[in-house]
Amino acid sequence: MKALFTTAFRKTGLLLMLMMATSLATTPLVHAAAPGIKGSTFDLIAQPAFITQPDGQSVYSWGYGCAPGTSPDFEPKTIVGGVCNSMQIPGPTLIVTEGQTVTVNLVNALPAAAGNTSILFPGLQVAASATASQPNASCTPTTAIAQGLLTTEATHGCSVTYTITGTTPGTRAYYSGTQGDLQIEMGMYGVIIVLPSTPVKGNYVSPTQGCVADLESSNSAARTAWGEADFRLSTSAYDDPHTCYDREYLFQFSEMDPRIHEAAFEQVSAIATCASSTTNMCPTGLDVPTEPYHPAYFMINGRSMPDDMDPNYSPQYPHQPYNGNPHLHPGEQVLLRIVGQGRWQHPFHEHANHVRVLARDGNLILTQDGKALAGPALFTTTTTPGQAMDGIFYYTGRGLNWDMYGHEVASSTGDPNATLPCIPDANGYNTGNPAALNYYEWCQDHTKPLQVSPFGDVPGGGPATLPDPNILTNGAWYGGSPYLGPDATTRATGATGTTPPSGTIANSPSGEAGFAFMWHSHNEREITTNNAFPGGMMMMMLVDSREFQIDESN
Ligand SMILES: [Cu+2]
Repeated sequence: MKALFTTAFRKTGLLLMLMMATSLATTPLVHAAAPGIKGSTFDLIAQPAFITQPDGQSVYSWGYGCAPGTSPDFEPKTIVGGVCNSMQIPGPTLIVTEGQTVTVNLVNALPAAAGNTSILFPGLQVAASATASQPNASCTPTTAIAQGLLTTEATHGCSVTYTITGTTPGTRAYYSGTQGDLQIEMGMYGVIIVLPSTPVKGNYVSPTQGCVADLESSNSAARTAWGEADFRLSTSAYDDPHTCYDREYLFQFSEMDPRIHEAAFEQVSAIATCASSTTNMCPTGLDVPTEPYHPAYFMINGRSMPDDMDPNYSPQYPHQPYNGNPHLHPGEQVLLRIVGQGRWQHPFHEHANHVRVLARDGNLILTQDGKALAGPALFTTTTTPGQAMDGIFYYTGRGLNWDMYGHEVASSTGDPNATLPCIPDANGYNTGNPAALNYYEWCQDHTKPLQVSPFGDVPGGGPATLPDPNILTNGAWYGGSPYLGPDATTRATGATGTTPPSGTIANSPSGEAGFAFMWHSHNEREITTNNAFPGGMMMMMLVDSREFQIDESN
């Protein structure tokens, strides 16, 4: 059985690069949203399974899943093919509404040697009267539950019921409250999202103005004009009129030391073998050391790069259903729900802009008078174990210093998009016509060429002019064009265009032609998989022009 951990094929960094490119090339319409299950009763089960890593390893793990025979209600409805296996990492994302009281039944189907288990719901009201329910055949009702150090636990083969109320909205972690150093390491964590009971609608304008409702019709109109579905769980993260959003993603960060998992598997197997023998000298519980800690896998939503860029509910990851593959249009307010699981901090860096923090652990951060947001704008949203933060990210191209739509004063191509106007609103953006291709353009750069007289143009004999470092750092992910979207890119690279032909296997100029930015851990060790780069906590965020439909339905 040890072979499961040690003889799997280790791939080289080069091969991982190939896998990475292939992953993007073959699944260009893969997106993320924040999928989960909704309802008033959640029937969960904790049990073991093997999860997969991109280096070929199968790692023995424990996790929460949906009890067999139950049919959960998947959200958002615009994502199809929802699956909730009986063990998954992270556990099912539980979606509830503020003020709602929900019941969580947890069956302990971990190996007998693992002992008791439980779920902690920090920050939520949990009824003290957690009770045993529906004992299984192997469960003795009188000893079905036990009082642990932190919460009521289900003993082996038995179940425990928690009655919880989402008193305030927000994103929060849930995880095992029993022998956390081992059970959380093994994979027993997830997220509960409490949606606001009176969500606001609007488009965020400024810290003082908050979300202005008539602009919501603009963003809806933009979505409708380009035929896009709505993948949000709500229209705002809180009941507060500063927390509206247009798109959302959930990212859970955790790391894993496979030697701990291997030790747990060996002991569980040995104890089971012993228990079925005639001896009465079997050890009764596990004694797995969880220090020293040398994690080899660094995961976002239970997957390492490039697996995290495959679809949600992908059949090749039956126990790792959630991905990490954010897409957005210029100007969209994107809600990031970021949760630290595991036991290390991870410096998550969202390239292309700062993240404006709305809340931590469901606590909205406002000025003293409560009239404006007061959370910091963070370069790196460092995760902390057990802590959740909600933040807003957006991209507009402001600061590029050229017109990313390739507008011209007078069009030589006859393309009406080449001469679209940019009329600045109070903040300098083109927000007057939501159906326009350049909705939310930063008007200060309107019609500004990339280069007026390219120095050392290649057809003129060189030397070549290297692109701006802002673009160069995107490496192979970069579509090869400084222009956003198929219309601007093909126009700029056509017969009368001024830029060289663009396009890589990953990003054809006539297809998506988005801007790619790496979102990753800034701890370099953590963007490896079992010491091979690239891997681990890394994904690509894609900015797509309005003409490219962001379809998150998988
Ligand atoms: Cu970075």
